[in-house]
Amino acid sequence: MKAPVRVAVTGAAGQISYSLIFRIASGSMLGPDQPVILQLLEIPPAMNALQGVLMELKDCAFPLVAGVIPSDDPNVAFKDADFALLVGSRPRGPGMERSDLLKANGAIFTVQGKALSDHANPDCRVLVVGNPANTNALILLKSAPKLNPRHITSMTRLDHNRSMAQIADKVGCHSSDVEQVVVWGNHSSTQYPDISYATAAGKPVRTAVADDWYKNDFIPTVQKRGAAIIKARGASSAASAANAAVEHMRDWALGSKGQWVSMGVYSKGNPYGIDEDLMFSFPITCEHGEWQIVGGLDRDAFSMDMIKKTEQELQAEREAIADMFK
Ligand code: NAX
Repeated sequence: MKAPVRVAVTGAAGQISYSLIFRIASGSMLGPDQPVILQLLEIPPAMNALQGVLMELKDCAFPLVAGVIPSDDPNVAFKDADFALLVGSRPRGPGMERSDLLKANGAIFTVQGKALSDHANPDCRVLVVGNPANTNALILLKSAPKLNPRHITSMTRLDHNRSMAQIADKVGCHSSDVEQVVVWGNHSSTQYPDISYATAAGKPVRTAVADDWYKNDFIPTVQKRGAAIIKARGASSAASAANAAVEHMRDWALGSKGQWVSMGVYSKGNPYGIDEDLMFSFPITCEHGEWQIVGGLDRDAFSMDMIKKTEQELQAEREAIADMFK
């Protein structure tokens, strides 16, 4: 058995974490031979609910759990963390503008960035799930000077998995036979789920489906899937978001085995001419604990236009938080 690694999870008493923590503890994220010490962060009003999660975690008697540290102090929860999954964030309240939401979350992600920078393992791999995930991750990156900017990422894996599932339904194959899907840009309704290079059971998808289905059905369905789930369930995606977070971290840590995945990463030095100071979702492969952008993909006029729109939205979000870094 390997030595335990420390995995910090924020928003630990929330609904995503209610799936996520148990998946991490069971070995789904880092493998069946990797013990974990779980360091769980919540805010004071939720510490009681977190106690309930701890009791259930204990009752699972997971062999891989080498310790559990609950805390309402980021300096404690991030101490020596090797992995950090930042799920907790401030939800949009009634009458709250997007810029207010960005600022409210800015307060959380500057503090957590500093705490990670000061106390985590300097090699810590960070995934931001809490919305607005890309810009929260950018705030964190700018607040965490001791972390490697390449080790701060945001989650678009749920959008990626949703895209694979929609394609599989359409062409009549299993979702695991769908490859080379790309989600570009922001985890928001401007995201661009791109099937230009996708294959299903080895055959190109783009020519197998009607243009009308692609542009007027598939893209809006993926973009608005979160809202459709809220409408049906009365609560936002939780188990599927936790699954996406597990897969994001698993592929990053253990390799994507040649498969393309979508990850929000820092855009500095990107090969597609995207603004170099954004957290932007690209086609990615992972190997030996590092990610690489898949380069050299041709993009037609439609794709260029879609990518520009999501880039512009991220630039506007960055503008809304610019005051924090003056
Ligand atoms: P919940 O409201 O159920 O849980 C959030 C938890 O975070 C709460 O228990 C709260 O007390 C805690 N929290 C708030 N501020 C905190 C802080 N400063 N430090 C530590 N904990 C804090 O939300 P849940 O459904 O779990 O969703 C969590 C976040 O994920 C939301 O921002 C949501 O919008 C976002 N999502 C992101 C997705 C993505 O693909 N990137 C998809 C799913 C989800 O919508």
